[in-house]
This record gives sequence, C-alpha cells and structure tokens, in this order.
Amino acid sequence: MRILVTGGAGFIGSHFVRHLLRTYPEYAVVNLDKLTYAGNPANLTDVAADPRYRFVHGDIADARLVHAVMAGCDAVVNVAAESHVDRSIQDAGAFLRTDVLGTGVLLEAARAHRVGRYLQVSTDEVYGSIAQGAFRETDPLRPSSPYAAAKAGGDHLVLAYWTTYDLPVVITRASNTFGPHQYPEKVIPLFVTNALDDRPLPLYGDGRQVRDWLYVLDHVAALDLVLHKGTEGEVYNVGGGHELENLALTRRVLALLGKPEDLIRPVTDRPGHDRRYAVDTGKLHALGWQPAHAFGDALAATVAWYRAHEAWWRPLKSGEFQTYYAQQYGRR
Ligand code: NAD
Ligand code: TDX
Repeated sequence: MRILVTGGAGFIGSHFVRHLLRTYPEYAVVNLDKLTYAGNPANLTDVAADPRYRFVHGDIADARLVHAVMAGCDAVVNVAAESHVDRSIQDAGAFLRTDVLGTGVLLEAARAHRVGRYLQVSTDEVYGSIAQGAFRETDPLRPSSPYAAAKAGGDHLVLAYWTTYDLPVVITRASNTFGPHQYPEKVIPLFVTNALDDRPLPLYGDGRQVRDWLYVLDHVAALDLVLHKGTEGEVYNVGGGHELENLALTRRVLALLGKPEDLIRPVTDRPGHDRRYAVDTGKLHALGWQPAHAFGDALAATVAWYRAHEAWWRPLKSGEFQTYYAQQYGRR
C-alpha cells in the first residue's frame, strides 16, 4: 500500500506519517508538503532515512505536480492546510488557495488516478459555535472565520466528488489538537513558550471560550481508523471529550511551569470568536475509537516536551514570527 500524505511536515501530519510507518511495516508513505512557515522537516528527522518514506517539496494546488506524485498511490490523506484562524483574519488569500483550491486539485487527481480511498482531514470549526449540546455529522455548516469557511468549502467539494463521481471519500472533523511539534502560534505552545520566557500570555476577551482538547496521538489514531474502516461518503467527528475554558487552560499551563498568574494579559477579543466548540463522537466510538490519553497527563507531557526542546521552537519564534506577532498582538 502506497499512501500520499499531504502536509506531512506540519504538526498533525508529521505525527500521522510516523504513526503509519511504525504501525504498517508494509506501507510506503509519500509526503507532499510546500514547507510554508508551518512546515518543518525537523519534525520527521527520525524517519527521513526510512526507505519506505519519500518527501516531495511542493504545493497541493499545483495540478501537474499533484498528478505526477499521485500516480501509483492507493490512498490519499489530505492533511495540508493553512491552519491558523488569526492568520486567516489578517489575510484569507492563502487559505482559499490551499484549503479550497488545493483540495479541488487533489480530488481531480484522485479521480483521474482512481485512488481507492481519499481522507480529508477537517475540523469541528466548520460547524461554528454551539452554546449547549454537541454537533452531529449531519448538522449544517456555519463557519465563522475565513479559515473555517475555507475548510467548509473543502468539505463540500469532497462530498460533491462522492455524490457526483463516486470517489471513495471519508472526512474527519476533529477538535482542538495539542502535543509536541505544534507551531508556537496556537494557544498551548504559544502560552507555554511565552511563559518559559516570562513573557505575557495574551488571552482573548474574557477567556471564557470553551475548546474540547484532543491529544495529537489520539487524533492520528482516529485518522488511521477512519482511513481503513470508515464508510465511503461518510463524515466522522473526532473529539477529545475534555472541554475547558481558555482561562482555566491558561492557569493549568502556568501551574505546570510553576509560573505566576500575573503573566496572563487580557487582550482585545478575536473578531468573530466562536464561544464554544463541541462535537458528538458517537459515530467514531461505534467504529472502535476512544481517546487513549488522559488530558492532564497529555498536557503535562506536552509542557515537558516544550521545556526540553527549546532548540526546536526558539528559531520558529524569530524572523517571520516576530512580524506576525507584532501585527497580531502589538496594538493590544
Ligand atoms: P500545520 O499548520 O501545523 O501544518 C500544515 C502543513 O501543511 C505544513 O507542513 C505546511 O507546510 C503544509 N502546507 C500548507 N499549505 C500547503 C500547500 N499548499 N501544499 C502542500 N503543503 C502545504 O497544521 P496542523 O495543525 O497540523 O493541521 C493539519 C490539518 O488538521 C489541517 O487540515 C487542519 O485544518 C486540521 N485540523 C487541525 C486541528 C488543530 O487543532 N491543529 C484540529 C482539527 C483539524
Ligand atoms: O493568543 C491567543 N489567545 C487566545 O486567547 C491565541 C492564539 C488563542 N486564544 C484562544 C482562541 C481560542 O478560543 O485560545 C483558543 C484556541 O485558539 P487557537 O489555538 O488559535 O485554536 P482555534 O482557533 O480554536 O483553532 C484550532 O482548533 C481547530 C486550530 O488552530 C485549527 O487548525 C483547528 O481546526
């Protein structure tokens, strides 16, 4: 089995590539990644020399390249995306190109090459905010941010290729994911690395927004299960089952680091900020998945990883990141 994984140099993609190579000795994995600011070959140095692994530097929106790379692949897992909500609010262009157009290019190539399975890695953000209860896979999509809208566009295209062409697709919609190798713009790695430097933690609005936290190894186990056992044309929610307000999360991070709570700096809220995400994961549970990592242990392990891997994250917080950070937080 040869699997094309896109975005395999990013956070979730690199964990998924490693998981596939470790779990299935007979599999070959091709990783197509553009190496944007979020793509980092250092995330996969441990598998780089594996003869079953091949890295291709390129763009999923480049149709000619995608057709060449997909030839001979049995399955495609599209993990590649522009993934950060705040950047999509600053400038949505790259989000439309990668998350919508790039998905369309992959689907066309998958159809042409008759791949046996196409997995679209999506997000719970496509449903929008929910005050009570949890979204089911059949609920309408009401994305709030340009990022979420672009991901919803990708999801609609994927399902249209199932309806129109019988392309054997599956979709996962996962909740907020955390763990080692997450780019330090997302809230957990940003707050951990700021706190390690005794810098303020910019908490948006009243800090009472709720996210459902999912450990990255549980997320990739869900991708594995849906890739192999999911029903064609179906969507599967993935949720950690651990809801937490941002303020409570921030306090836990500071406690794990032994840092004072006066590092918390309330700042102007994110425009269109979704109050709460929650997904019903009954369908995936019925397929045989449960989160295997307790939230408290996984958060402690993640904080410890960032503490021990300064050489990984410190270079990422210089250069382009400084410009982004000043634009995002400078006036707040
Ligand atoms: P990330 O930003 O860490 O990684 C994205 C990767 O995609 C990078 O390696 C980047 O170089 C690559 N990429 C971007 N544009 C590309 C293009 N045009 N062509 C080829 N490669 C390109 O993202 P992540 O947090 O690992 O998220 C991965 C996927 O999971 C995304 O589709 C995201 O929507 C989804 N997701 C993420 C979370 C989360 O909490 N991080 C939760 C649910 C779903
Ligand atoms: O500086 C910050 N201050 C703050 O209060 C940042 C970066 C975030 N936050 C808040 C906003 C959210 O309520 O923390 C929460 C989490 O923020 P992010 O880490 O930016 O994640 P979110 O916007 O919830 O989206 C994430 O989960 C779903 C991922 O970035 C998406 O890729 C995924 O689809």
